[in-house]
Amino acid sequence: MSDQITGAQSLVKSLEAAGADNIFGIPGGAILPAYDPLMDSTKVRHILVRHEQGAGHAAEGYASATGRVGVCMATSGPGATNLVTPIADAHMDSVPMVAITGQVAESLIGTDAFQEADIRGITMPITKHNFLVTDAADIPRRIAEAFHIASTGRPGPVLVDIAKSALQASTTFEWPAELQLPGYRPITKPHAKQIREAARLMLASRKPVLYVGGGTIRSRAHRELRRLAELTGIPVVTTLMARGAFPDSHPQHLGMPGMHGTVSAVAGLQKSDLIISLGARFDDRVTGDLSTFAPGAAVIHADIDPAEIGKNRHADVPIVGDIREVITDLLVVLEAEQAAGRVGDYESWVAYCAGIKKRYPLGYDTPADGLAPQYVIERLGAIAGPEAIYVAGVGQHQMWAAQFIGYEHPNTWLNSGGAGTMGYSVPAAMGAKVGRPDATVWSIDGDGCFQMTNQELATCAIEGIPIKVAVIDNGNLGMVRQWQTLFYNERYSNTNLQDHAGAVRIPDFPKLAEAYGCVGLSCESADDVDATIAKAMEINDVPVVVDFRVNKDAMVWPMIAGGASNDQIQYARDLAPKFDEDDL
Ligand SMILES: Cc1ncc(C[n+]2csc(CCOP(=O)(O)OP(=O)(O)O)c2C)c(N)n1
Ligand SMILES: [Mg+2]
Repeated sequence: MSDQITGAQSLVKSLEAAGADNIFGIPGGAILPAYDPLMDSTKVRHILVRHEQGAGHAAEGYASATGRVGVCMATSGPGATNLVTPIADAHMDSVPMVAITGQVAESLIGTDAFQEADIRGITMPITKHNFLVTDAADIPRRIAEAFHIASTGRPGPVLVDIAKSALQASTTFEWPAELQLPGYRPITKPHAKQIREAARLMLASRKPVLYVGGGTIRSRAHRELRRLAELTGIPVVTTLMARGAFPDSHPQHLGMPGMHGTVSAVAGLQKSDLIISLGARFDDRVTGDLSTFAPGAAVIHADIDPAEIGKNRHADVPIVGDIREVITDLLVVLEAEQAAGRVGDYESWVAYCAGIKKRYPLGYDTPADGLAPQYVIERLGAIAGPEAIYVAGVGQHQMWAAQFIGYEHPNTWLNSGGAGTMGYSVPAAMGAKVGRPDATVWSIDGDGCFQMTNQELATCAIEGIPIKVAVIDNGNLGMVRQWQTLFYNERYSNTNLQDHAGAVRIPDFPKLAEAYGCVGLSCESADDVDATIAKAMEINDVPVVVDFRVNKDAMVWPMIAGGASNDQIQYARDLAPKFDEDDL
């Protein structure tokens, strides 16, 4: 007979067996039984956050920086509902995450009991899967399944809601030897016929482009991608979610496509005759007006999730499979073709793309007064280097961080791409630093975003998680203000965060940082940027917050207005690039 233990003890043993080493959470009534045995675990470290949203984003940051499953924990009712935003975020960005929530006792479910919320129902559309556990005997199996589902196939968040009565019940612990998930068998191995057909189209194409999405990073396919690109010579674009999947320094890299992408990446897709989509999803921020997107291109669409294929754009060659396996199989076929003397003829296309890249590099104006935010971010990337991890918030600073930092490695650029969740950066940076303690982790946050989740600086300071935060402080909800400048006649309704009579900035970010036990610095002149970053780089025992007071009028360029055609890309305000008139 196995030893009798409580459901709560079984949960902790299960988490240990699943390999969870760090959990972010906050206790409360329904989950309280689990926190007692958690205190004794030598394998699982629980990090007490200040808000459950922080726990969820920290789990995401941990997962995105390491490739392992991130875990967060909350109590029932409001604790659980505070996890909704990060769960939705993880769902949009395919982040492997397990969220554990306490639920009211089984006998109380459905009675509007104190702190009862139907978190399964609430999160049904934003989880990859979710469970309600009312029988303590099910705990190990459900935890094992949750970790498996979260991390295999297309990764995503899985919620395990456990009734307090199950945590308190007496049970035995048995880790399942094998999982029984008859309806869940992600297809990882691509179909050979589709691979051959893809290779055939690639060889016949004269203007192909590798459209690389976040799935390439999730499937750890960056080495294979580089081999594919170099074997074929095909130009590469990396989406917001795929920055770092292919080195920015590589001559074949055209940059990021989409609303704020480079002219060369947008033109590369728009003018191509073949799009080879690898773990990307033809998001509206990339395609612009779908009916005018890449009108002359055939599409090879490879994705592990069959639901993505053909969702927005017809796929001529659909390939269901893990991107690493897809590229590996493609390489075998293409290498054999090459050995037989068959290679693609892309010479004039490659020259065309290189010409546009040279003619329309990313750039920005230096303002007559004040500090250019792009300059701050550019210097940060140069000084901290490509081994550091950069974690953005959402807004202008996010786009500049995607544009002006050179990414060379996967999992070094973390952001909220699909959901665009303000408040992601600080807690996600905290999770990334926990997962990769040896890496320098820079949160690049907006002054608006920072005010949503900066309370996690307390967690960082107390738990010894020395992240660095660059607040790109333009005093405004800058991205919204940019749209007001361009589309609402400069009527700045509710975007000024400093709209008050006094001369002091509210809040004073360096003082706020000091109050949280961090070092607070500020910088408002270009001459001081390097020295300030260097100073922040030297502080490794406590978190550092740098308030970069930047010019509020800087705008993100290039830009394609929402819903417009990619042909309408503006290189700067009222300045259209001329790629449209070039003949190929
Ligand atoms: C939770 C949430 N609320 C609102 C928005 C809409 N939104 C997008 S960007 C933005 C402004 C962000 O301001 P800030 O953090 O200062 O960044 P900036 O654009 O100034 O760099 C807002 C309000 C959002 N994306 N997320
Ligand atoms: Mg701002």
